[in-house]
Amino acid sequence: MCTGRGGGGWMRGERRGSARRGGPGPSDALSCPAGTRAGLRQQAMASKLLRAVVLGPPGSGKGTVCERIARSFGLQHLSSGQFLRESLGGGGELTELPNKSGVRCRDGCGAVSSSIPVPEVGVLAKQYLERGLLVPDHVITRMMMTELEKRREQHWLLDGFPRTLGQAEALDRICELDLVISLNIPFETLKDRLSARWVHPASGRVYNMDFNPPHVHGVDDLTGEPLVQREDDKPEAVAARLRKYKDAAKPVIELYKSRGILHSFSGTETNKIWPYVYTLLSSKIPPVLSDEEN
Ligand code: G5P
Ligand code: MG
Repeated sequence: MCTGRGGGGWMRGERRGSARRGGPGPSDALSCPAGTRAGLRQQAMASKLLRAVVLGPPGSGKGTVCERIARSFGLQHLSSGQFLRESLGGGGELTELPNKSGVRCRDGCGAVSSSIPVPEVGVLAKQYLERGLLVPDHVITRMMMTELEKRREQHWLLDGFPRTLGQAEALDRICELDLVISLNIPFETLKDRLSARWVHPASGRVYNMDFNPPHVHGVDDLTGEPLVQREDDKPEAVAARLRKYKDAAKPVIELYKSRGILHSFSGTETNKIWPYVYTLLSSKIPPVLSDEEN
């Protein structure tokens, strides 16, 4: 829960009883009769706001897993990489992303757009993104803090942030995490996945020519617009991203491990990891969709 550890944080004491805004909420998913032990546990879970993070190297499936979690549990999926890519889009125009599936949400779940001044972040981040390098801590931290401040009354799930110890410390100052998921995927698997990835730039929807191809080759399922390959999925950038990730992430993973909130999942297939992730999340927050419905 976000207690404002570190003092004076704007999220201090935010969580209890704040719960949802609009749309079906946690109680809609409750199945146990009120007053039973299981029912009381579910009510307690539902009244807390979940603060979760998914860590993993490029191509490990953070986005894929986060999207499934967002749909299944009605969380806001906040991807630092997606916010940055939107900021490169230019023009300063911001678009609300559609909820991909139209499923039940607690707070308007699914990936969401950033509303940070786009040109400013874009200018600062462009050179790093194109070369597959980490964007400096002060740029990414400011962007993410702005986004989190706007979502202090919503359940959220961070995808790709924090990625350095400095970022983890900044996050610590505003909230206490409940859960960190770390995805461990072999290097060769990562390289193969990234070279087969195609994205729909406007929404951030991700496809893979082997794993989840679009219905029609080269076009987005929902809009019919063309899919593109990310600049940083080119081989030279991929290698740099994988190297950088390892160095920077190690102390972050150690930190969360020492706090007892780290849950690591290893494997080469997201579909095999997913049921374990679903079970873990279910112990923290009542689902809005069953495992099979996702
Ligand atoms: P991003 O956008 O966070 P990365 O590099 O961390 O980028 P990426 O590439 O987005 O991570 P992912 O989200 O972990 O990968 O993986 P994904 O997109 O879900 O899956 C990868 C591909 O594999 C997809 O095509 C998917 O369909 C497929 N796939 C998934 N599961 C399976 C499977 O089981 N089998 C198969 N065959 N395929 C599968 O960050 C981008 C850049 O922004 C900056 C950095 O420059 C970064 O490089 N940045 C930051 N800089 C500093 N600090 C931060 N906190 C930053 N955050 C972003
Ligand atoms: Mg991603």
